[in-house]
Amino acid sequence: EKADIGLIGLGVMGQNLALNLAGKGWKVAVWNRTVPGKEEHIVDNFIAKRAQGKSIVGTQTLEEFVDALKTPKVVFLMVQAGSAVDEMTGRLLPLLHKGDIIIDGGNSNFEDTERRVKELYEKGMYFVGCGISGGEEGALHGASVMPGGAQEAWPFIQPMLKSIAARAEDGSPCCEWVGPGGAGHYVKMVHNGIEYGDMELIAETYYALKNLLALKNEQMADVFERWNQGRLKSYLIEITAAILRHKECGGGYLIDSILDAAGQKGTGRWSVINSLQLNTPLDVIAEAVFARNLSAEKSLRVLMAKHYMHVENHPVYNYQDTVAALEATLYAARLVGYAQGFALMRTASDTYKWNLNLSSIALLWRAGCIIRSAFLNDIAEAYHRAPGLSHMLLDRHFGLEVAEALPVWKKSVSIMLKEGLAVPVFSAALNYFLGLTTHHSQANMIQAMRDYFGAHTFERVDSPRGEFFHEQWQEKK
Ligand code: NBP
Repeated sequence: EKADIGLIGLGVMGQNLALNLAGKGWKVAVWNRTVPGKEEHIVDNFIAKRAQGKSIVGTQTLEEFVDALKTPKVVFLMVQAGSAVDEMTGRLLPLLHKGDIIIDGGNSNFEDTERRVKELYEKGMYFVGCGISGGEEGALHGASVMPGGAQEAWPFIQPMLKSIAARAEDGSPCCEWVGPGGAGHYVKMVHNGIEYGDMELIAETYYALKNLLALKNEQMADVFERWNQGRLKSYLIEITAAILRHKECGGGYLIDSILDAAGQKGTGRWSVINSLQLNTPLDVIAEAVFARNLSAEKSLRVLMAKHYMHVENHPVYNYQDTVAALEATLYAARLVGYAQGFALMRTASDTYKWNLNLSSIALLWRAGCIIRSAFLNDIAEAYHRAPGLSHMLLDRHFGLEVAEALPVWKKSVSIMLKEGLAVPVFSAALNYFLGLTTHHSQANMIQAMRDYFGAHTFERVDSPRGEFFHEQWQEKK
């Protein structure tokens, strides 16, 4: 009997996805390239060990692999994003027929996916760019799955993709069709961007707890654990508590031995680049990317710290008040990060004509993925109540919460800055919110200067929008 689906790329994610699919009753054919000079034969090893006794068949050549599949043939690529996807697609095309389907489950750039969907359409084949979040664990036990591209493929792949998805608390799978073209990979990109913002906000909170309250790791773990019972409940808060408690074998707390220089793979940067192209503010994610960049300049920071010794002895702040203020600050700033991510998806949906369902996207992120959190249910409800909601913070529920947090949010950011703690994302989130809720801003001065030196014209407060004026600034009246 032929296989239901074929999977190429037996790396960390690919192996686990194949096992997940097989565990759900699908027959899976697998193939991995054999790199000359590499001792290990990846396919044989996988079949002999982890896939033993499972409905997984190993194949030695691409021809044998394609031949092992039912029609329409469904090929799941789980290879490195970038040229490897084009290379594999190019090798598969001569072996596939009209109606066959290629799913790219890697972290591909949505513009590449957009192009690949078109290229395959021209050949009568269907390309699906499928964002997958949840890391190795998610791939094996249930991920958040974000497919988009050629919708003709959806009826064939839907049961398979839904079966390997994580289940939300209400039992529904975290997998739904996102939209055409590169929409699936786009939504995954924004997911990763929000993840960057969330992680930096948690890191800044840890930094504030450590510096303002002089808390020990175990005490900070207690705080995060407590917060995880309330409205901040989420996977990232949960693992923060676990990280703070983690001790090395026979040694001290591992967190204290980890170098403060953050790495990145690029999806945060992609979100920011796209937000600039779409003229949409994305300060939280942008500052989170910049914070990682600055952290990576460790030797420069060490040098600068010697020159500018601005960090003095802090007073130790009141525990109860500070912990409560930081909880509210983290919650409000986090809301801003999500609100910006959703605002970007709204703009992208209009610009690229994707017709994204923002409520359904929030539901996809409730389980399986790295940013899974309790309040995604609230976001889903907000966009369900008002699908045309122009900004998440216009929702009544979030509006009340942010308004309540605002006084402590402002106070705690100013305390952190006063004590010399660099908290770029806390500050950026607050600045965005203050700007967003300002009726009379300073941009009249920008327009005046633009018109003064460049005759770029301006609109007037006493004339309708869209009517532009120019002033002869330097003529004597
Ligand atoms: P790995 O590095 O573990 O595996 C990459 C796979 O791609 C290997 O099977 C490798 O073959 C294959 N490959 C490469 Br590299 N170049 C190839 C080429 N030119 N032609 C054919 N195959 C090629 O990566 P991974 O962590 O499994 O990630 C795979 C994709 O999933 C990436 O796009 C990643 O961004 C994405 N992703 C990863 C995670 C995660 O948590 N790790 C989560 C979500 C998404 P080889 O064995 O011969 O080198």
